[in-house]
Amino acid sequence: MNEYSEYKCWMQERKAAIPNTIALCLATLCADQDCVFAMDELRSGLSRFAPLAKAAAGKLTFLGTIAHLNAEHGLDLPAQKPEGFVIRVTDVMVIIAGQDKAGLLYGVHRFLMLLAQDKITVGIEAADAPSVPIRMINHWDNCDGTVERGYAGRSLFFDKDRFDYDPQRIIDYARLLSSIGINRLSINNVNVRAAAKLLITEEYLPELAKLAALFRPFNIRLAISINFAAPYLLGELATADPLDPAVAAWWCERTNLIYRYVPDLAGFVVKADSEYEPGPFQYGRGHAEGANMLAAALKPHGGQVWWRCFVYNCTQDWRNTKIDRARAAFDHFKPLDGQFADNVFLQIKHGPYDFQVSEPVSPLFGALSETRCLMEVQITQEYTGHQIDLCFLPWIWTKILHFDTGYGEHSRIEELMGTRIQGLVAVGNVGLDRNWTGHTLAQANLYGFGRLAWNPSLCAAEIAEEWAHLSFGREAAAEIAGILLASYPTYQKYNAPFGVCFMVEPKLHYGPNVEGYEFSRWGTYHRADRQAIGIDRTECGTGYTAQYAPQVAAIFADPALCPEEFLLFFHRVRYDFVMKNGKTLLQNIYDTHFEGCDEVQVFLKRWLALKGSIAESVYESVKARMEKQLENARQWRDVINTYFYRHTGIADQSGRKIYD
Ligand code: GCW
Repeated sequence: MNEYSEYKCWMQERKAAIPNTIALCLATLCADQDCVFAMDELRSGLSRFAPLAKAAAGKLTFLGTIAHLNAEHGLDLPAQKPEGFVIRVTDVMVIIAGQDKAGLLYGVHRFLMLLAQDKITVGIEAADAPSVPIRMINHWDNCDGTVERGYAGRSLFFDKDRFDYDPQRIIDYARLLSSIGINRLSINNVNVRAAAKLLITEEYLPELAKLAALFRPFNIRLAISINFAAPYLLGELATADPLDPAVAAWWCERTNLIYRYVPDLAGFVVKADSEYEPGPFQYGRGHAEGANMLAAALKPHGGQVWWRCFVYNCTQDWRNTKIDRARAAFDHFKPLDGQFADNVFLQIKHGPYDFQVSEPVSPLFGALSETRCLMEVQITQEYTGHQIDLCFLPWIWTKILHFDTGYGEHSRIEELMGTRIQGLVAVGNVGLDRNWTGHTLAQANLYGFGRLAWNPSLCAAEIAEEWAHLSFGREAAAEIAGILLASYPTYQKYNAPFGVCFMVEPKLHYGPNVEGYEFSRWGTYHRADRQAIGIDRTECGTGYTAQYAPQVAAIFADPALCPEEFLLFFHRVRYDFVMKNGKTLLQNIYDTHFEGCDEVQVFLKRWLALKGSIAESVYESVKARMEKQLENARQWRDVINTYFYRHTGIADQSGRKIYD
């Protein structure tokens, strides 16, 4: 690789000549109009490689839909699932064929990625298709240009309550997203406040239409987050009651208007009755009634509703040990299974809490049998280090995807993808920072999300190596992938221990604050005292374990079987409880915190050793972040260890320094 550019992410220039055996002749034989855009993408993609003149004597290239190429050119390309493609390279030709227009584009991008990894050879036949139809990014961008939980600069789309963007930057973003298969994008925060309420009015719709037009060729359909109370917030009705015919009619009309501007809008993301956002509860109505009312308005346009299940009591009394926030999504939505219209998708956070560092998979995914849903993850690192600390998230996402819900056959999450689970959605991590993601290595999280949404069977190591190779070239790839792969377990070690959640600085959510959320209204307690810590969520406690299939519940409910990373999530455990390695819980808390911090030091050393083998700019910026991460890890180590030492008075067996 020659020139490295943080801006280009995994689409770096590679000026080495393409081997003659695969040089392309870009006089495509396919006359299909649908090919023009994919053709241009291929052409511009190839310009990142050898000068085209060199390739002129190469092979014939066929680009088109599978049906068209088979019919017109006597080929025998196998049909694929929607959005799928076939890549075939023979002695005399290169074929990139899509099941449909979208598949063709994805085929072109895969071809370019394989080429960049030197994986295109004569004889190759690669066919692939996405596992799920919905692969979506949710932006939490506000119209004033701020980004809720954003760590990579201001919004790509908005500033000062207007649409405000650089069209070229949007096109570059769309290209990055389509190269990893993302096909839906919601542009505004799920907390729809201030000017965002007006996005569905004619003051903003013409601009929304222009933005949608930039994403459209890349097979990305825009979506918007709406405020459930819009009918009265916009001053047009006195109520937003979903069963009031005037409200339903209002949404139909409003939706018709929106679709006049954006005929292929993907739909509405809705955060209702959640953290003070309005919703059907206000009118004594249920969530199915609310969601179905919006679904009816969207239906004639082919639009969908993504109804978030992040519904819980956020005004809890910490003194009350009977309420358990972890139960909330299941308690609210399981009874509604089967009551949702077919264009409603329940959007469920991957865990029962809130994107915490160590939490089990939500029981709702297995338990819903009649309702389509999406799994929501967070690429933006709200609780995982704010894109200051390195934390390679595909590592944890693959574990989530491997989780066996225990309901019926083929019950692992990855097996439910494409059936009950119709998509993966993630809160995005990009902003106006030149490198998109603040921490350059956090680009790997965006990349990994797209790859896993497409193919949930990929493993974390494959993703890390692929990304590192594409971004930094073959030489540095193995070492960078190695650092990435170690980063999540390390973060877990210096963070809150063994499945305790929310030991973070309130509101900010970066850095330790052991009791920051302990006496709050958010339902986020660990209840540490001098003897024990954690919440009993078994039948003897809050009963949360019973939300899982019986055989899964039995594992979580038994402290001897429960995965130790969730021990304190499911159990209240004494500090002298002996863990699998024969040491007490307390000693394990000390050990993991010393180790986690030491491991960050090792990352930094490994990174310093890469000097000279990667571009100086990225070397320096990552180094600066790792130095900050080390400070953060030290702070976590000392705050956590001191807290437990003060509570127990028991010293570290290895005699390491714990402040008192
Ligand atoms: O965890 C919380 C975040 C909020 C966010 C909310 C949600 C958009 O702290 O910032 O609001 O989750 O997912 O709705």
